[in-house]
Amino acid sequence: MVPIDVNSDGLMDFIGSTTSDQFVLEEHSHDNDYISIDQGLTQPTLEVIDLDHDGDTDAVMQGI
Ligand SMILES: [Ca+2]
Ligand SMILES: [Ca+2]
Repeated sequence: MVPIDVNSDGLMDFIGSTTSDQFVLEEHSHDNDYISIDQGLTQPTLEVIDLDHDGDTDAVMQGI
């Protein structure tokens, strides 16, 4: 999992992937939200990089 503050609320969130799913784990003060991004990819690749250099980190995924 890659730590990243997805929604810029000051609480660190996580982007991760399993063998069949990519997800965002959004941290809140009281609990976490599991947000599934995509499912059904057998070989997911996850990169977290600021693609357009706007200061916001972007997530790139590739499926085969
Ligand atoms: Ca956050
Ligand atoms: Ca960006």
